Amino acid sequence: MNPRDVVARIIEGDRLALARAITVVEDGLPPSREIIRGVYPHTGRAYIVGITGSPGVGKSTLTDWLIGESRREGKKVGVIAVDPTSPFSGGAILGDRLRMASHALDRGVFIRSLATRGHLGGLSPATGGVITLLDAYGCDVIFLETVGAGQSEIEVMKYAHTVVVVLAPGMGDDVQAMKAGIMEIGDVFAVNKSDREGADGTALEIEYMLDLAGRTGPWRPPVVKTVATTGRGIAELAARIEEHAAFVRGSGGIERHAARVAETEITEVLKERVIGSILRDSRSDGRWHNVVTAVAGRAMDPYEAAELLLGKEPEGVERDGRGDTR
Ligand SMILES: Nc1nc2c(ncn2[C@@H]2O[C@H](COP(=O)(O)OP(=O)(O)O)[C@@H](O)[C@H]2O)c(=O)[nH]1
Ligand SMILES: [Mg+2]
Repeated sequence: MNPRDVVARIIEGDRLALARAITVVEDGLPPSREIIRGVYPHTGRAYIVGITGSPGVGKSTLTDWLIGESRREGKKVGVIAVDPTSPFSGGAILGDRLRMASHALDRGVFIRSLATRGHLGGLSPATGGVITLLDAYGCDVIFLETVGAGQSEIEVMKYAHTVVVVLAPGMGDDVQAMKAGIMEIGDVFAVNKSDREGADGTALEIEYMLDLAGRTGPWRPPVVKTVATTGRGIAELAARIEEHAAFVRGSGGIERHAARVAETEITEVLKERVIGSILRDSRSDGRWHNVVTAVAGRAMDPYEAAELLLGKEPEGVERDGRGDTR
């Protein structure tokens, strides 16, 4: 597969080329660099909507409706479902596909599940790469579904222009999720499963948490009650997302977001290039083992070890030279 052909085909809207390129980028295979380079000038158009929340709150079912709303407006839609479950079970991935099955035959919708396989570079660069590909493919909107479980999933939400946090009444881990930084990143809150008891209470709790978190600036995140199984509240949720998108567009948010994503992407590449190469080299020639042994035995401190691996003079000498003020 010639990377230049792949790039041209993706830009023309070829699904098979896109699917192949995603696999290449997700696995960090060699042609990914050339593919990303080729498509990059054709990107930056897609609007990214993050959908995050605990497992089982109804994110995929909600996303299915939101896809429908976007399709009604004639938008081309991409969906990335990031799933941290074991690649061996595959259960949740299958679940996501089933939940979004109503769009399986729609050529205007491209759905892809990403497993967090622990490949070199981790969750964030793979997600960033797949977003870039879907963007080049011509998606107007990309829904990015992640389980809001850990720091790396919250990190992934940096790629979203609008973050929808989904909660459900009577879920014990909701308060936990709020503590994990979700109150800070949410732009729109959905209390899904509002057919169940306690939805009003959960909505009030969210409003209270938003007050506590000081979310009273020019955009106060709205709280919408939804029932994803029937579609109740979906129109309002879609409207709130659209309002936030208008707010982002009207307040320089697109440019700020682009700069933030650029920083993340460059940092990720630097990490991979610099840290990755130092780790690989020092592991293969034994220096890694030596400094680990030295630091563990307190013959060296971690700063000295890092400086040694970076090929720098340890800073300690100079520091001592400046005199001890104690
Ligand atoms: N009662 C009820 N069940 C729902 C609702 N939304 C989703 N579900 C069900 O909750 C389960 C998990 O939904 P799913 O969309 O896969 O959740 P996800 O893990 O957050 O993506 C499925 O069995 C859905 O049918 C809702 O609003 N009310
Ligand atoms: Mg799901």
